Amino acid sequence: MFKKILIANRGEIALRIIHACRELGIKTVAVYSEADENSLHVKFADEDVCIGPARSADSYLNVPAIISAAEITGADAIHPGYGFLSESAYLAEVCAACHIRFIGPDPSVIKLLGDKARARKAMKKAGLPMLPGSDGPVDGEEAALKVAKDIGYPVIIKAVAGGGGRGMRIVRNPGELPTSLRTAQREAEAAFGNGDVYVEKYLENPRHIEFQILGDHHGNMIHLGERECSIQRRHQKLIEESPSPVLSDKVRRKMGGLVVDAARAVQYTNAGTFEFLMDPEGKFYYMETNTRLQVEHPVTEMVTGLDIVKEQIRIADGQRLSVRQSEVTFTGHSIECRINAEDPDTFAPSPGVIHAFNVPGGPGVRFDSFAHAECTISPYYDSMIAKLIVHGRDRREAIARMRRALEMTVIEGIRTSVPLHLRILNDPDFQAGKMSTAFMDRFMPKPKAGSLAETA
Ligand code: MV4
Repeated sequence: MFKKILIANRGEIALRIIHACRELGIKTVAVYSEADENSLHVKFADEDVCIGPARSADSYLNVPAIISAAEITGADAIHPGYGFLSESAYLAEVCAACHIRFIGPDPSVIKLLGDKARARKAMKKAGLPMLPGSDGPVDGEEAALKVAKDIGYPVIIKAVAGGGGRGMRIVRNPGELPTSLRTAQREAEAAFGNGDVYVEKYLENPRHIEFQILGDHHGNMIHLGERECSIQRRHQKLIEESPSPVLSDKVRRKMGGLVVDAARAVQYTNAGTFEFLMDPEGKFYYMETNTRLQVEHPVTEMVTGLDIVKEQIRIADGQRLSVRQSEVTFTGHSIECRINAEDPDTFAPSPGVIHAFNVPGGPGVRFDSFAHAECTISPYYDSMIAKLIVHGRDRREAIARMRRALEMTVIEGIRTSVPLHLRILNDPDFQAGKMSTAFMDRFMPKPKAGSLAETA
């Protein structure tokens, strides 16, 4: 087993990885930016190395600084967490060249699935259901118009190098297409240095349902069921749950089996997530694969009783999965609320110093956070400061538990999304499990009288 793991991340996920390492008896190295000197991940790691100034580009995205920190401390593996370098095939390649184990899939698999057009082709071939669309990137306006005419409007233009909603354009008629195509290409070029885009049939107000998988280096592949992630705003998830309120055991087994076969087809290893869109009739379509640990992994841990981060570390070390598919069981219901340092009405960031702080507890409550009383929430990074996760015997109990846990969460000195979560949990549609990616539209700030948004 690894003796020492460097954690190339910050915040709650760095602490989550420290938990797993401590339970496995593995030493940890924290890296941190100048803004994070007093952070808990630095305090609780066995060793720590400052890797640069506050800006992410100079620290948490700085591959040479991170590799140097691993070499200096003698770490034998790097866990990238989520965000930052977690889906960087380049970091995975540099790790291999330096004989440091990257805790994630092979660089070639990260590359394949990071190219959304290549991923779509590979997954179609592997048997996953797809929305109709272009076969690879579109080769200009005429080609795009032809694909759109064949599959019918509305269509969506997506960046090949995109994912997570960046660089997308919905097109409702042929007149709009040329401008939307050029805008999408320009945005994709600016954001990813790759202007390639593809065209796909647009599904109105779908559900977002994703499957968690684990694969080891001995050919074992399992799924850990699904997460419903439809409650999101601007492609940032707010609430996730497992199981989805709409999947039967039969559909879960069917989708899970398809996902496991597809992951096998690309020789996937370590933890991964297969995202699907689902229409109101329950038809589902492959979207993309995330080759990292996800923010919302705890809801899967709560219903399966497995520790996904420990599984990741064991897999990277060459060990076998600790369970077979037949041993994976789903018990009860889990919900996660992402608590952000932001105004609950306008969603504007709200960094600052937390003065009063109370963490809720009691049966079935988990609080994954790096925040504490008198800590400073930096404006340099993601606004997520905590994940409140509950588990109950069923969805009703989980909702009641989440409401009381939110009511007993005290975070003073900054604004947080706690009041917004309470409003969502009190919503009759949410309580009935009736949600789609359009759910949050009803919770958006009302435009000011006379503003363009109102008159539009
Ligand atoms: C779509 C779609 C409708 N039709 N593709 C957004 C993020 C990226 N993973 C894919 N996304 C979407 N792709 C087709 N063909 C709607 C979305 C989408 C969405 C997806 C999941 C969660 C929230 C979303 C919010 C808006 C749009």
